Amino acid sequence: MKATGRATLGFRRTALTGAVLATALGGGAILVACNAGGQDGAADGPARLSVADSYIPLPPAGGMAAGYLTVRNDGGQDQLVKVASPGAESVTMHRSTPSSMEQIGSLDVPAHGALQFTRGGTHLMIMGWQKAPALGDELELDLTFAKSGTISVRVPVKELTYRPGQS
Ligand SMILES: [Cu+2]
Repeated sequence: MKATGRATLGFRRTALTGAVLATALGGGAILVACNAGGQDGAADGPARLSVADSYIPLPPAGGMAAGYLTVRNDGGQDQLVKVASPGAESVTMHRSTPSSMEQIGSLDVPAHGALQFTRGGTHLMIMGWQKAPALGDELELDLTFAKSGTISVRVPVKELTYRPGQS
C-alpha cells in the first residue's frame, strides 16, 4: 500500500479504524513526539520513525545540492517512497556509483534499524531552489513513507565540508 501524501494519509486515517492501524499511522505522523511504549521487537509491527543528523552542504552558486539525513526506526519495516520540498522544484533519491550516480525509486527502512544517507553513498539531490540557499537557511523536506505517511523536517544548510557530530 502506498501513501502518496498528506491527502492519502488523511483519507486512510478516517477510513480505517482499529488500534493497530491508528498506531501505525500515528507513529509516522508524530515524528519527534514519538516515544517508548509500543510493541518493540515486532518486525511487522508499525514503524516508529524519527529523523536525525540532517544537513545540506552549501552548494556552489546556482548548482544542485545534495542532502543527507538518517531515518531511525524503532519499529517495523517501512519504505521511503518519495521526497519533496516546498522550496525546491525536485528532490530525488540517488545512489553514487563509481563513475556517476543513479536515481532510486524507493529505499528500505529496516525494522529496528536505520536508513542512512551519507557522503559517497545514498544521497538526496535537490534541484530548482526557489531562493538561492545560504549558510544557516533551512529547507523543508517532506519524506513520504509507504506505511507511515509523510514526515516533514527542516534541514539546515551547512558548510560544504560539514559532517554530523562536528560543530
Ligand atoms: Cu546525486
